[in-house]
Amino acid sequence: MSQSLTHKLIASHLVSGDLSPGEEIAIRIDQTLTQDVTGVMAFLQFEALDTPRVRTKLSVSYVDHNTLQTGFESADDHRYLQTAAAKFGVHFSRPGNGICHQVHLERFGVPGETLLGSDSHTPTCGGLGMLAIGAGGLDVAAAMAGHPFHLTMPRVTLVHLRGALGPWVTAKDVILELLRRLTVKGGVGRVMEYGGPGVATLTVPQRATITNMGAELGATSSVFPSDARTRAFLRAQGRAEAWAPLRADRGAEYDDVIELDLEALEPLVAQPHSPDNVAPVTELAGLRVDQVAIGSCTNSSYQDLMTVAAMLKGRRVHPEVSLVIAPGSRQVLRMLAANGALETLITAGARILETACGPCIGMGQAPPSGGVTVRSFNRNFPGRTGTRDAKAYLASPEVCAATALAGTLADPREMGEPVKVAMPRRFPVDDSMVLPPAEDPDEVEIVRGPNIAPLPRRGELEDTIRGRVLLEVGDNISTDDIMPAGAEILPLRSNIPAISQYVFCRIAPTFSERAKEAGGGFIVGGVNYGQGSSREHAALAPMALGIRAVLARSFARIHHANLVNFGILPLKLPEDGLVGEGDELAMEDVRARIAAHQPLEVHNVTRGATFQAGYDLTGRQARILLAGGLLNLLREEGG
Ligand code: MIC
Ligand code: SF4
Repeated sequence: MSQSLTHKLIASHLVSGDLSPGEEIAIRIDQTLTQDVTGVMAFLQFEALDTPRVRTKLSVSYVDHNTLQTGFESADDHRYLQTAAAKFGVHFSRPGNGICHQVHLERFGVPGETLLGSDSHTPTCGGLGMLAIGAGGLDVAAAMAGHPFHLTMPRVTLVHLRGALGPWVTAKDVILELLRRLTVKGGVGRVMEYGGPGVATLTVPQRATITNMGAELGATSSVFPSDARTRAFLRAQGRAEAWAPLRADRGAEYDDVIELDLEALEPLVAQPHSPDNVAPVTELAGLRVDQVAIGSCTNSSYQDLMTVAAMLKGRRVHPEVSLVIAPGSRQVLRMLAANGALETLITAGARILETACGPCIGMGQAPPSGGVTVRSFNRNFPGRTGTRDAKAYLASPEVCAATALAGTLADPREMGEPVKVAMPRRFPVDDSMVLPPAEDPDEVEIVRGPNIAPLPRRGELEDTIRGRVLLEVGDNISTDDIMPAGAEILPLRSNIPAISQYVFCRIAPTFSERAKEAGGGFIVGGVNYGQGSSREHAALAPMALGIRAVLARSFARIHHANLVNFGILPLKLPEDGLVGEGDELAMEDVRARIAAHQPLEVHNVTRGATFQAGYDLTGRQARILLAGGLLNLLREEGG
């Protein structure tokens, strides 16, 4: 039978299950990546699994998110991660080496292999023809220990590309167009597979921009074929041997097909406060802007920044705009330094930041009060910039550069002839900031700073659950709402008791106090609850506060898995209006019903009514919940 590329990748890694959408499958994981602010938990969990060395083909631990080091906490975390990597057989990418997804694409991604990463933008490497999936840290820890990764077999959507991008139109506009059409929940339960004659017109970094931001569609992953362009990229990275050709069979069947004519696209912008709130730049042109930020795992490649440099050459950044640029990797930065582009950027008035996530995750560069920021990033959820009332717009580096010069949102098409940046024949390869694991693990002592608190644990699932609804929220609540990041909170990622105080702090500042006082309770959400990042802290910290269930209309994939992994019931509300903030709820026979896969009877004591709440749990997820979380189950199974 003719197969899609996605089916081929899954079939070649399948450990259990069959390829029918909605069924639980397990796949073998070849590579993992972790980053610093999910990595500490992942490594603590890996330690709890008592496996002496990782069992993957390759695991890389990156430090890229929290590099500000505003106190001892982050430096301590980095030292823990470095020593743990050395001991457990993991490569360690030092702070300053670059953003995990950019570096992984350049140096480690292998077409045809699987990659599981504790970061939602792990599908970036789908641009190379990998099956790359974002997950919570505990799932990645389990994969490092050699366990297969369990997921629901996705539907496969073919995005059939035709034509070629017009002048000043970019890969960013491709994914913004898909977000405009499909919304932030349009990709849930799907892999977005790219095909058609338009594919050959896109370079690997352009493809990676598209697969990266497939995360914003809520997709399980996004993938491009591996072709001559992929080969050229890998060869230029000195990794020709990693290449293998890969594509869908002729006549492969898909669950749905989206036609996209690259020729017909125009520069687009996502407006506050959601990546799917997309409009053409022409509709927004003239809007006054305070800040422009270029970088992030979406758009910080050599080609992106060379384009920006060419646009800024001989010009000055508008006096009322702060332009910050964070190159995606040390390789990119070195190339800009060697060919003079860095000087061009500095001369034009750009502020050059470290090669890291930086402002994308609110680590500095918070805009002024009520300010407008235009960013080449992938998320513009409220408050993520660090300024609560700032308005963040997302656009291509080209729109960003034109805007930085004009001082108002600008259409790059007004800048004349488009810039053409050729793919280098050879990238300068220097992996000296990636430390290989120790040859003799016994020699390595893991160093733990005082901010690294022990893992919180919970016992097995209770049979009767009672409590109050502590908070009711609306649709599309992101993990940035549940567990914000930023310079104040990110340093506490390895200290769950400390970080728990910040759960929902932006939308319900008293939430954690109320939860503690009540000894736990419930959260009620709308559709697509928990969209966005993979941070398991958005489940782990509520678990530590005693949250036993989240009742919502629907859930985002990674967060749903994280809730299960930490023993919080993700229950589906059959309709709106059944529960409200303050209501007291009671559920009996919880264990027996979960074990028998029956809906729970939820008694709303306050309203004197009862309703049935179902759930989307695989058999394995039910077992995880009964055990009180994945770590408990793995230990039971192991012992
Ligand atoms: C993000 O972009 O939100 C992050 C920060 O990279 C997260 C990971 C995290 O919160 O640690 C993600 O995308 O998974
Ligand atoms: Fe880092 Fe931003 Fe990419 Fe997340 S989205 S990995 S914070 S650059």
